[in-house]
Amino acid sequence: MFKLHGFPTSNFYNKVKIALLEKDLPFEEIRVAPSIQEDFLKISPMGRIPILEYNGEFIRETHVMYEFLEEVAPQTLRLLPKDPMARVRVREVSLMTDLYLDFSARPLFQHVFFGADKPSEDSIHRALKDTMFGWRAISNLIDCENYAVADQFSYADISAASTWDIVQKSILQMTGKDIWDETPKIVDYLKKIEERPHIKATNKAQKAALRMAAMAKKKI
Ligand SMILES: N[C@@H](CCC(=O)N[C@@H](CS)C(=O)NCC(=O)O)C(=O)O
Repeated sequence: MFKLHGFPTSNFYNKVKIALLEKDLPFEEIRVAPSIQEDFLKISPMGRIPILEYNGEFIRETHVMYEFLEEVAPQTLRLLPKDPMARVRVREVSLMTDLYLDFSARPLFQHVFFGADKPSEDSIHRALKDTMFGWRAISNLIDCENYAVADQFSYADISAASTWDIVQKSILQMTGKDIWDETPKIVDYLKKIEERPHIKATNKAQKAALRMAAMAKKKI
């Protein structure tokens, strides 16, 4: 039995939640926020979410979780293709999404989604520049006719569905630049992939959690 610790506002949490749902693996959601309290650091040494618990053991880092789910549940929907080169592409797109899209645009997230103070013009400019550079790199690796990579649903699609949208929205809101302008087929691809029932439900839960977080912030 799996337990997923974290919070549904988090795209990292949602990646793993979608993977568990797509693989039809039973799990319990345990609501915790990131923290640097000593007790929390015992299960999450970087103080981050999500953490995946399996038979009392804790697993950190979403890419490790992706690999683990594939290893312990090979009989369920495969989220890594059989072909080794296709697997490489899936891993590249998933990892580069975190390193070069999420990481580049993340300085804007607190303001865009949680109403924190506006970042400096310098930070906004850097976020735009780095995100565009990252997106150009990723867009050279993807196909996105039906799926991000190869001809099957994979972790690359899960990473895309949980992260690309929030990056594009943040950059658009803060700079007026639509990163999809240079790759218009992404709009249709995302629309299609986000129609998958588990992705739709997870995104809906994220939106509700973000609304709650924004309301709580206003009350302070
Ligand atoms: N590399 C980590 C990133 C996880 C991550 O950054 N999670 C965010 C929530 S979306 C977090 O816990 N942030 C708290 C912090 O940065 O202190 C993974 O893939 O699991």
